[in-house]
Amino acid sequence: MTDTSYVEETAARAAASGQSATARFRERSIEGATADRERVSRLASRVIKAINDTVIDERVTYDEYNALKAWLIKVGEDGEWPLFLDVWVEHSVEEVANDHRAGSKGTIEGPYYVEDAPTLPWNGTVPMRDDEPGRPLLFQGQVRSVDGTPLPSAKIELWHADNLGFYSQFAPGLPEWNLRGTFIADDDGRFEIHTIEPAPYQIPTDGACGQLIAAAGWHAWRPAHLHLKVSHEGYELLTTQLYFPGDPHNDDDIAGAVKPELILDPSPRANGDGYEVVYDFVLDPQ
Ligand code: MBD
Ligand code: FE
Repeated sequence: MTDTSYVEETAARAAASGQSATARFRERSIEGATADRERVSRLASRVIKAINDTVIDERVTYDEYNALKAWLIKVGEDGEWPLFLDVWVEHSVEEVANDHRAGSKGTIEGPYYVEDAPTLPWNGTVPMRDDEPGRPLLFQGQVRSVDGTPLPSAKIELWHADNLGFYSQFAPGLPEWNLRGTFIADDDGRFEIHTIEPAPYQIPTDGACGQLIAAAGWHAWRPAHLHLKVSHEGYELLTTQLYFPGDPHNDDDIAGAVKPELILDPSPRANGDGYEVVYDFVLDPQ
């Protein structure tokens, strides 16, 4: 691949990902809160007041106001509302939603989850291309209740970017379920999942979110991460992500979704074939 074709391909993939994330969110028809009038009024008033306070405090000009209007219109046109919200807002929603949990830490879901990935056994290999680039990673552990009881047949959904930082179904040219799988733990709640190490991820730079990042002089990086949903009947669904030690963006994730408990401790495999890591999940009863 020449340099130009790589750049073009990257741009095309980035442009496609916002529209796909918006379409996916609509398809999933996730239920929002029921419209309690007082709650809507209270929340909307606070957000509007926060904006007005900023305008007054910062003496925002008409040029700046019009730039904001144009930018907000573009966020919608680019299909980047899921991206914008999941990068800059979801972490605080997650913090509130999960602060009662005694079990494993969760973190944000992000815009690229897809339901019903192919089901695989407790020791399966995530769907990948024959020549999938990246170091092999053996990800193993056990799912337990907070009281220590193993949770047989717990469900572990795993999805992550490839070695170039692209997610299947949100970037063209990847097999439908590439690096997405649903694993069913064994009778003792154990799993041994074979995958590859994902690359650090740069959020699309060619859309409205990228425009903001460039205009503000921020960076667009998330550290390399695995996304997971771990579930078992009678327990709260755990949505989380796991990170790799030494990633330069563990300390300044653009999405603010790294927690110390979520950094893995992988080691080279004895057979010389990539890395292995053990990580157990602890679920809170419902
Ligand atoms: C991602 O891969 C992601 O996990 C988040 C939270 C936002 C954008 C891209
Ligand atoms: Fe991600």
